[in-house]
Amino acid sequence: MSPEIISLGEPLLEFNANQTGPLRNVRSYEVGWGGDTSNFAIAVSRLGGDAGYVCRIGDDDFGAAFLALWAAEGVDTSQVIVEPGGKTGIYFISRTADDHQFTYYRQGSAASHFSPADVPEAYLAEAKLVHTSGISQAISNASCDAVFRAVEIARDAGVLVCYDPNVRLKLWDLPRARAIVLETIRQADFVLPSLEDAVLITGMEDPSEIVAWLLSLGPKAVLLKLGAEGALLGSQAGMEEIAGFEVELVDATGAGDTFDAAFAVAYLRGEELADCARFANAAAALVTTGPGAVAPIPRRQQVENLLKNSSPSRT
Ligand code: KDG
Repeated sequence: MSPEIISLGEPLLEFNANQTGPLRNVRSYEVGWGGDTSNFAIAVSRLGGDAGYVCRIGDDDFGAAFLALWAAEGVDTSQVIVEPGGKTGIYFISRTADDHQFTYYRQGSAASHFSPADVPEAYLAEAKLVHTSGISQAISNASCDAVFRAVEIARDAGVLVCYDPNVRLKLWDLPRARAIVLETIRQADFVLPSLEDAVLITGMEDPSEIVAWLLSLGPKAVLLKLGAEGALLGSQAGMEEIAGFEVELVDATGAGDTFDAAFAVAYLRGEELADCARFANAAAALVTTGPGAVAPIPRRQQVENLLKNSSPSRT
């Protein structure tokens, strides 16, 4: 039996600077976990969903650490391929007062060798939702082809496709990112871009125009993530602003991944799109209250508490 929600991409070990400023001045790091789609799978599981992860990892210590993490988090790894001699990618987070930056060491990683022949067809076809991202497509041509193969399998089997463009221009150039991301949006059911990514991909500035245009490409729903402001939800039923939650910001890394996961979990629970977006806003807000991508991912009860006890910052 496959898990209900399967995510596909690259895990990265995370080194989060313990002080602000450029990496050359940093003397110590908090070691954590990253990789947008791995963050997503862990968030699905913490939020009460049934998660599986698909990737290649190295047979190094970092790969072993990820396998142990996923097992502890209840994420199914039956289809994870451990590559003999392969390397698991890593990244560093540096911060200024109000922003963060990623520096990657991932070229030639095991995950970048993931190819269409590695895509587990029956596993994906038995799921309810498959999630992937622009990062999974940007890391190599083989991985990009594999993502399209996974999307094709999901669509043929009537499995929902959830997609976060997660544009990282350190990994590919803008014309290629645009072409690939727009083609994937055409094939996805749910598209969840940040405003920054959507502006890059569409060349538009206005959130409502962006959502309307992306919807015209075919997805059932677009959730434009607006950070602390919440999200703009667009579907056949129209457009709705879903207010965010005011919390004390520590580090926004991974907030978008948890937003995506919370949306997917709530949707498969049968909630209305607007309620899914509220749940996602609350879960994402909680992630920003702690350092790193994974440590602060909340459990479902914490999200319910925030939804119950605090009013959204804007309506
Ligand atoms: O969304 C957070 C991710 O960006 C982070 O965990 C690192 O996957 C990562 C990437 O490729 O940027």
